[in-house]
Amino acid sequence: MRLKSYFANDVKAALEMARIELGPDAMLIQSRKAPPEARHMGEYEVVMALPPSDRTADGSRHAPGQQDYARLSADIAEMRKQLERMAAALSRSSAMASARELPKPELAEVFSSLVEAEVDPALAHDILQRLREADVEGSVDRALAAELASRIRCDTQLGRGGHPRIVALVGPCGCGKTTTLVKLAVRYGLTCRRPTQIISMDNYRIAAADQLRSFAAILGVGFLALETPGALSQAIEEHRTKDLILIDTPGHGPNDLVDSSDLAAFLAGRRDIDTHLVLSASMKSADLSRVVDRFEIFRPRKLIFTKLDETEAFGPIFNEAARTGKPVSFLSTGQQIPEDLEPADKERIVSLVLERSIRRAAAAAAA
Ligand SMILES: Nc1nc2c(ncn2[C@@H]2O[C@H](COP(=O)(O)OP(=O)(O)OP(=O)(O)O)[C@@H](O)[C@H]2O)c(=O)[nH]1
Ligand SMILES: [Mg+2]
Repeated sequence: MRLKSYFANDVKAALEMARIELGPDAMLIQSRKAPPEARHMGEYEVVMALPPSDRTADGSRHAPGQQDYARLSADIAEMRKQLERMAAALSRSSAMASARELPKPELAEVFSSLVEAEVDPALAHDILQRLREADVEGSVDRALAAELASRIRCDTQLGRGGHPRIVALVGPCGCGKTTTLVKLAVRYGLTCRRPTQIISMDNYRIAAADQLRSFAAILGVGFLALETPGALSQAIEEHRTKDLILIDTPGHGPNDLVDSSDLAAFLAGRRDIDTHLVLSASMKSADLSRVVDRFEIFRPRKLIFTKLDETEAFGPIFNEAARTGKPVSFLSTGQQIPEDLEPADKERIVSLVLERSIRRAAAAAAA
């Protein structure tokens, strides 16, 4: 494999030089700050690899095969990931640099604790600007908590105000839809003695509906496994006398949502169905945003975050709630049914985001 380095004052320019000289088949192997001895050629170095020659012995070109396309798309995916990582690092370091210029040292401290909690650096920067403009006297903790709380919403009401309350849970594979649905059935159906109906639309995996059927049998609530939006619509009509109808849907990877487009169109179009998008709090922020955008075809009105027990950085919950403006409805903190479910609360989310810095400040005060 032939390697060649290109130098420029930013990575994009170096990549462009490489593309012009090597053509679109060149692969990015590495991008980094140029070593001191090469710094005079540019601040950044990108190392490119030219794939083996695609010419046959007689000089004619191979037609690109399936493998070439697969390799190319894997390379592009890898390159996109690298660029995303670089963009995130650049945005973090430029926001850090401007935070250092802040007049109050405690604001710079606030900034680093937000970034440490994985709050989006641009959002953290905006929050700091607000605090600076407000010219807070004394400790900034309370003003910070109020500023964070003002940027998110919570709504713990199930249903959209009519009778029966109809709730659907959608979301990626394994995010905790079914578990959360059972927790809701116990807490807002069984415990309150509300006649409840569970409907499973998960006919994709063998035994997926059976798991829920067994839960429903244990709880003594009605259960139906259905396949089509038409059947779902009819079942909702037939169970209008129930107080609570909970609809479970199959998990989808963000790329196979097309399989659920009929169900998505149905749920998006029903004004009486309260659709919650279930998301794992342990996902990276950029992945969460991608998932949320893809699931917009279901027009979810609220966000449920699960697996809070699997992470210590709660910035991604805050980022997504702030970015989308959608209220958070519930937080799931473990696998136990029904204990590990909390109605969402702004102060709780804010204190989760600030938890680490509060702990650190307490430890510093005790030392
Ligand atoms: N640690 C932890 N695990 C959870 C939580 N919620 C759900 N789980 C676990 O995550 C796994 C998947 O949960 P499910 O409820 O089956 O997820 P799902 O979204 O219905 O999955 P699919 O139907 O396959 O898309 C199970 O092992 C659950 O016990 C949570 O808050 N914390
Ligand atoms: Mg499920």
